[in-house]
Amino acid sequence: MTSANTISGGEAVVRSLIAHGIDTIFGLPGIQLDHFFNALHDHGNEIRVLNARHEQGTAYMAFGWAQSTGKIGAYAVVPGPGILNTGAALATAYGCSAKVLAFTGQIPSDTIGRGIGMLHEIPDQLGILERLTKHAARINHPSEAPSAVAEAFRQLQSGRPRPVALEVPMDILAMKAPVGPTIIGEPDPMPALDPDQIEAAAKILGNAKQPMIFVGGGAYDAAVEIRELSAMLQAPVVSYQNGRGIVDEREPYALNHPAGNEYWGDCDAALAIGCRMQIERMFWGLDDSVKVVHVDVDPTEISRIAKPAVGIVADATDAARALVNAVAGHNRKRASRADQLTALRAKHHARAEGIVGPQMAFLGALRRALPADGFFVDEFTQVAYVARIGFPVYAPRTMVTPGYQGTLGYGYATSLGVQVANPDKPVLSVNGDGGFMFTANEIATAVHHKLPVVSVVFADGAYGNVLRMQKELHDGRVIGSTFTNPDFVKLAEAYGADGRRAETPAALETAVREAFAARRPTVIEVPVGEMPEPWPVIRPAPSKPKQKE
Ligand SMILES: Cc1ncc(C[n+]2csc(CCOP(=O)(O)OP(=O)(O)O)c2C)c(N)n1
Ligand SMILES: [Mg+2]
Repeated sequence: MTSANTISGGEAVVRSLIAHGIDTIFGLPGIQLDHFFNALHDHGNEIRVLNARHEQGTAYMAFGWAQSTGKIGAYAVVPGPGILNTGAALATAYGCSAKVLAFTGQIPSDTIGRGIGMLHEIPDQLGILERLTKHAARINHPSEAPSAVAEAFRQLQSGRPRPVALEVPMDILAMKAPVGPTIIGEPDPMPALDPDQIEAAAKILGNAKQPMIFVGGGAYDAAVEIRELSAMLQAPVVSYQNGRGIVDEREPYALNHPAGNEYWGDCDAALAIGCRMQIERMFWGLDDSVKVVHVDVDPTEISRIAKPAVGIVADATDAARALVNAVAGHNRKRASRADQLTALRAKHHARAEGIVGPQMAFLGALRRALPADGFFVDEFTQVAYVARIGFPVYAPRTMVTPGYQGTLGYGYATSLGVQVANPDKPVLSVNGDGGFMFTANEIATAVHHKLPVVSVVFADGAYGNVLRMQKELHDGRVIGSTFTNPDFVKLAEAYGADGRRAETPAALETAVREAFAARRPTVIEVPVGEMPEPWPVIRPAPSKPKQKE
C-alpha cells in the first residue's frame, strides 16, 4: 500500500526507527521531544525506552550497545544543552567508528537561526552536529521523515561506520501531515575488490619471512578469515585498544603490544586490517625493511600515516577472504611459530609483572573472576591502562575502550549500555576514582533498570596519572590533581546498589565473583596508593629505530 497516512512527525520518525530494527532507545525527555516520546509511548510493545540521569549517560549507553554488538545504538535527547551534554560520547563514537544514532529536537522551525533566545537555542546546532558526526540532517516536515531516517541508516551502515545525527524542530514533531510509506535505508554495496591488488598483497605476504597482522575495530567481523590468514602465514595478530580478541588471547598467535614491538624488529611484511596502525607506526619505528599492506573501507585512511606498499579499499571480511585464497598460491613453506611466540609472550608477561606488578596482580584477579563470556569495559586509570597489554581478551567485542579519544569518565555509563545489549552476560567496568565520578550518578540507572554491572573503583584520591606526571615531569608542581572521595560503599548503598570494599587482589577476586553470582548492580571500592608508571612497559623503545619519513 502506498497511500499516505496523516500522522505526527514524532510518529513518523518512530515508525521509521522501528522499521529499521531499533527495539531499544536510550533517552531523556523534555518539552521539545514531547511528541516523539508520545509516539514511543504508543509503540511501547515494539520499542523500549531506557532513561538515564544525565544526557551523557544515554549517549554512552548507546555507544556501549553499539560497540559490544556491532549493531546500531540509538539515543534521544533535547536540543541545545541536552545534545551538547552528549558531545564527549559522540566524539568517542566518532573516534571508534561506532554505529551511534543521535536523535535530538530543535526549537520551533520558524525561530531557528534568529537568536530570539528560545528555550535550548544554540547557534547553528545542525552545524555542530555535522562537525561531530559522519552525517547530520534536519527533518523539516513530517513527510520528510521516511527518507531522512532511511538516509541516516544508509550512512550508519555504509562504508566506515560513524555516528549520525538527526534533529527535528518541536513543531514538526507535533505537526500532523500526510506521510508516505516507510523507506528502508539499505547499506551501499562494499567497494569491489581489485584482483591485481589482492594478488600483489598476497605475493608480499606469502613471500615474507616474518609477516605480522595488525587489527583494529574495523576487523571484528573478519575474525574467522584473519585467524585463517594467521595460521597460513604463521603470523601473530596484534591489537591495542579496539580490535582485541579477534584471536583468542590465550592462543600463541595473539601478541600484545610489547611482544609485538619486539617481533616487529625482524618483521618484513605487515598486514593492517581495519586499523590505523597509528601507535605502531609512530612508536615502533618504520623503515624500508617492512612492506605494509593496508586494508580499510575508508579510502582516506590508507595513506594517512604512511604510504603502504599496497592499499586495498575494501570491507575487512571481503578482503581477508580474498587474501586467504590468494596467499595459498604464493605462500612459503612455513614451520610452526607456536613455540617461539609462546616464549615471547611469556617473556613479556614476566617483564610486565616485574615493572607493573601491582596492576598485573589486580588484572589477574579480575580475569579469573570474569567468566570467559564476560565483557570488560576499561577506563583511563592505572589498572586499565595495563589491561591493554595484561588482560587477555577471549572474543571480539568483549573489551570495550574509548580508542584514541581517551575519554576519561566514559566507562561506567558505557558498561550499562553493554549490559542492556547483553542482558545474560557478565559485564565488568574498571574505573579510577576520578573517571568513575564523571557518571557515578548512573548507579541510579543501573538500579532502576536492574542492570547487574559489577564496577570496580580504584581509589587513590587523585587523578593519579596526572599527579604522577606533575611530580616526575614537572618538578613536583602538583596542581588540581588531588580530590576528596565519597565513601563508595555507602554511595552505592545509598542508590540501592551493593557496595563492597576489597583491599587486595585476592579479596577483589572474591568480591567480583560474589557480585556476579548475586547479579546485582555492585560497586567495589579498592583503596590504592600510587602505582608504578605503566608507559615504559606499554610503549617500549622502538624495535625499528630508523624512522621513515
Ligand atoms: C575527558 C577527559 N578529561 C581529562 C583527561 C585527562 N586525564 C587522563 S587520565 C586522568 C586522571 C584519571 O584519574 P582516575 O580516573 O582517578 O585514574 P588514576 O590515574 O588515578 O588511576 C585525567 C584527568 C582525559 N583523558 N579525558
Ligand atoms: Mg584516581
